[in-house]
Amino acid sequence: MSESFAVTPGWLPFHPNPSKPRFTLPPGAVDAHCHVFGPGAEFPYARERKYTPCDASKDQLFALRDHLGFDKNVIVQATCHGSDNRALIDALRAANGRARGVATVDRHVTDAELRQMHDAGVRGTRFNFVKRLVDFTPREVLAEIAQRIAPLGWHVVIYFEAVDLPELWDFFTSLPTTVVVDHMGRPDVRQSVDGPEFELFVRMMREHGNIWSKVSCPERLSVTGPPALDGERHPYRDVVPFAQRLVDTFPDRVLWGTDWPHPNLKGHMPDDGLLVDFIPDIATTPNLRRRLLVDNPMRLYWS
Ligand code: 0GY
Repeated sequence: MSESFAVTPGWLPFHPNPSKPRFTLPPGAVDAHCHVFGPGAEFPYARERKYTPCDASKDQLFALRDHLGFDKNVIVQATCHGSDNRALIDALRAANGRARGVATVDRHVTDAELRQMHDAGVRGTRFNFVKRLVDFTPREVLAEIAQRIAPLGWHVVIYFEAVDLPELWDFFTSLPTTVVVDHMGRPDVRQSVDGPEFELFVRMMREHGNIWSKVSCPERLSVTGPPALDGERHPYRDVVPFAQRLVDTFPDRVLWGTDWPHPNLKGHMPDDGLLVDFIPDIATTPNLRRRLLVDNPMRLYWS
């Protein structure tokens, strides 16, 4: 009998009817950060999860991909599935080569399991340091996992809050693989883009050529929010200087993703079409857009 799951109270479901973006994505564009949730009846949520989401299936993800004009997806394991990657692997297999994955593995994963995940399209593992999302894992366990996945050519995706970067710096900068930071390390966008907090993040990328960043999640970082529904297509303006700085400074080490189906949002659920219209504001030339949306993700996930 399949388990049934009660969605976390107050959980916002993803936008039922996103608009068509005004910005036309370049051919071959990759949505490099998105998730699948369940469906819980088929792929149960993990016992240790901190939230229970609305189901968000692979078919719904692929329909959004086509609606927005993306060619491919990078599906990132979300914490509600713990280290049970079955929903992710199922989505990768169904995507016919048009999706790659980032899994979450624990230290007990076998080499054979890693090889199977690789064959399904997994190219990275995610370490999550956001305290509301996961229990603490000792650094030596994570370091051991990083050593295990390195020979496969995988990278490590890290998710953390900007205030925790000083304490995590030594660990991040000692990782042996390419390292991809989720959502620019979650800066506080009320602070200056040249202020000490974001400067530390930029310094980490400048001094460590193996560190990349996703310039994603304006809807999560913005304080001003999306514009009123008055036809304005320059959303989340307070996040633009942060993302634009990274795209301009590190054009070959940035990725962009929708973050669909947008877990744990409070206040508003973004229109995914409007989110895509954030891209031309942060990547201001066709060349920068091609690197952000096509060249960089293809190099990291499909070469
Ligand atoms: C995101 C952001 C969040 C959640 C997760 O794995 C997750 O549960 O990543 C968040 O709540 O900030 O990237 O999806």
